[in-house]
Amino acid sequence: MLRYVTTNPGKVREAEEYLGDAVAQLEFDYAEVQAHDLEPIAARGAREAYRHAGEPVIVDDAGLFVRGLDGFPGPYSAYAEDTLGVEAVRRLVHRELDDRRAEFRCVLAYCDGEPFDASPDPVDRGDRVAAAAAGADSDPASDADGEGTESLPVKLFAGVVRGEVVEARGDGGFGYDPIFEYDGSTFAEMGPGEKNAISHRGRALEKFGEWYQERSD
Ligand code: ITT
Repeated sequence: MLRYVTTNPGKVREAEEYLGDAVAQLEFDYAEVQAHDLEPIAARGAREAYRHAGEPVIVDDAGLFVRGLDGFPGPYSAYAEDTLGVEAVRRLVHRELDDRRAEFRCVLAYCDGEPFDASPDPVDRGDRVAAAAAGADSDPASDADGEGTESLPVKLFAGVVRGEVVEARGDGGFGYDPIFEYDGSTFAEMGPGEKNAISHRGRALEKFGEWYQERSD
């Protein structure tokens, strides 16, 4: 069984559309390292989650990156939601910026303790720090988590969607969905299928689903 390791059931609902009942949520709050990019956070999280679960895992690190705020809240999106709240983030954007373009990013990281060609290879990114974090060949002597798992291969799958921060509309989804507009609708106004078809997570899940299918065949 593939475990989607997260405290956020909204993520798993979206994943089920791609992975059906091959996936089930495992609620576990892995440590999120501080980083400017989602890739190293997801890669480290997947190794820790695998160590905890002892079976194949996928973790999902996501965030809202506001262009005019140099990407804030980005990797700190969960912290900003918990402390300020989504409406305060929206007000900040509207008060400070005329250009309210933003993007949602999602990085999925898969680990099953088995050897495979780890990222980087066909993922949408060019981040050397992330490549090092995900590398299968990193030096065991530099095992940063002290648990002997630093060299476990991790596969990363990224997805991005560009939109705009708007006044909150809609009751669906979760998190920042009500204030993120894509093509005239907020994510909270879309049904789950509609959101998945264009969302950061949907795009990452589609790539993962193809790769996982091939791996399971
Ligand atoms: P886990 O870490 O346990 O998976 P989380 O909700 O804390 O759950 P993240 O660390 O990835 O997840 O935090 C991402 C933040 O961005 C958090 O505030 C989410 O509510 C928000 N977020 C992520 N994906 C989103 C989406 O598709 N729509 C709206 N908000 C989203």
